[in-house]
Amino acid sequence: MKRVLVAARADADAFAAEFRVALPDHEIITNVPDDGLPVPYAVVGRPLPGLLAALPGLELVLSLNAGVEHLIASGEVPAGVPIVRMVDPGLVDGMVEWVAAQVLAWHRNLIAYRRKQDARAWEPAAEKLAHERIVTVLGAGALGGPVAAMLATIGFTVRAWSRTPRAVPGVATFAGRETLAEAVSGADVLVNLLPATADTVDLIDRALLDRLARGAFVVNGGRGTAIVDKDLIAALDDGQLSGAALDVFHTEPLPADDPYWLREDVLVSPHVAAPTHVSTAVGVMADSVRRWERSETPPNVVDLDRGY
Ligand code: NDP
Ligand code: OXD
Repeated sequence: MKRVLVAARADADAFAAEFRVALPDHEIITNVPDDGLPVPYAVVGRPLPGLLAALPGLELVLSLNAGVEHLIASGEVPAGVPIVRMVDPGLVDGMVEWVAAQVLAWHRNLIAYRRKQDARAWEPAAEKLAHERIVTVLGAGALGGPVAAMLATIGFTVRAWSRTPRAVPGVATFAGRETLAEAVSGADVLVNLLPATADTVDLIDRALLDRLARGAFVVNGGRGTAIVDKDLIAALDDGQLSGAALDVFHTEPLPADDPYWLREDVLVSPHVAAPTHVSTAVGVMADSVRRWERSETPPNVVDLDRGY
């Protein structure tokens, strides 16, 4: 029986139990064995240092995360062993819900009204229709695509930006760095769903924020590395931005002394926009194993040169 190691996650036992159902002809283990026998499949989140290198006969790394920058940066995935990143319906639904919640809360002034409630201030704001708001989504992949499509379905005027041309129903799409300024120009909401790569680091800086409509709202569900924090804070301070919803940060957990914690105009969530659920993720990973054993390339293999 080929072995699947489910490693380095608090809920490894729950994942292992589901794997035993999905792959009954495999041996599912949660600890690195010391018998020297091959472990062809490793299911990992953030693996313990040295874990992957210690596995004899490793063939495939199944990432519990969509973002794999930590796996690539660790240098611990043996050369030639593909990484399959997590793309599953639960992750998509989670991100669609989280982004829609943030955008709607800002669009319908819920955050501003909650503040006014403290002062018992009955002060209606100018309520706009969704189509009067431009939302630009950076990233039009497994998550950005459905997010942009859902925002368009709600009625927003949506643009999506990617590296290569993508089609998203009801959405104006832009591809390549040369179109970035146009994609974000005049946007009321900027949603980041880009992976952390050398090309996306510090992308959201003062120059980009200044291209948005005055009083815009920034939503970051991608990675903290995309944002120049001091520029975001300065833009909040001077009114170029009216708020931000941030789920991901340069340092996680967000340090207790980080200025984001104290800001009324920033919604901090603890990297929970789209968690990986056992119920939806194991089937996808089991399918990758099956395909691999039929000598097929599983979907969503990471391109190490691109970094995602
Ligand atoms: P995908 O790889 O499916 O999509 C990434 C998108 O970003 C693609 O459209 C890609 O373009 C685009 N992109 C990448 N680099 C560039 C670039 N240099 N310029 C322009 N566009 C670029 O990833 P997912 O949608 O599955 O996930 C996106 C990210 O979301 C993950 O990498 C992870 O960091 C984050 N995430 C956060 C979670 C959370 O809970 N906060 C949960 C899950 C993921 P192209 O289409 O041309 O390839
Ligand atoms: C992911 C994440 O990349 O949870 O899957 O951030």
